[in-house]
Amino acid sequence: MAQAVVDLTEILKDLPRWSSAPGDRPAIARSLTFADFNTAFAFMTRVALLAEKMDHHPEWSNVYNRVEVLLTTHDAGGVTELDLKMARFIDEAATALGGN
Ligand code: H2B
Repeated sequence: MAQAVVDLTEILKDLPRWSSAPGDRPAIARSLTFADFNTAFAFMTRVALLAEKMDHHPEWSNVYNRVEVLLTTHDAGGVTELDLKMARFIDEAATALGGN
């Protein structure tokens, strides 16, 4: 079943590290920095495993110790509970790996 799109302003109140992504689609974004590439990639591995389990995938890029993440639900054309779940997991994984 299609996920319901949630109100961006409302969600962002619960996700202080995330912001509304620039561009023409509703999406949330967070930039993360880790100690080094190894830690950044460990973070990405954790998120990738969840993404496969959820069948819900981040749009992201990595340069050395930095990871840029954008979350949106393509099928719904906006941000849904799936993105919220992933954003919370990302926040936890980042903290666990000393990222910010
Ligand atoms: N990821 C995200 N972010 N949005 C989607 O709508 C989505 C996805 N759809 N991963 C999934 C895969 C879909 O393409 C497959 C066929 O289930």
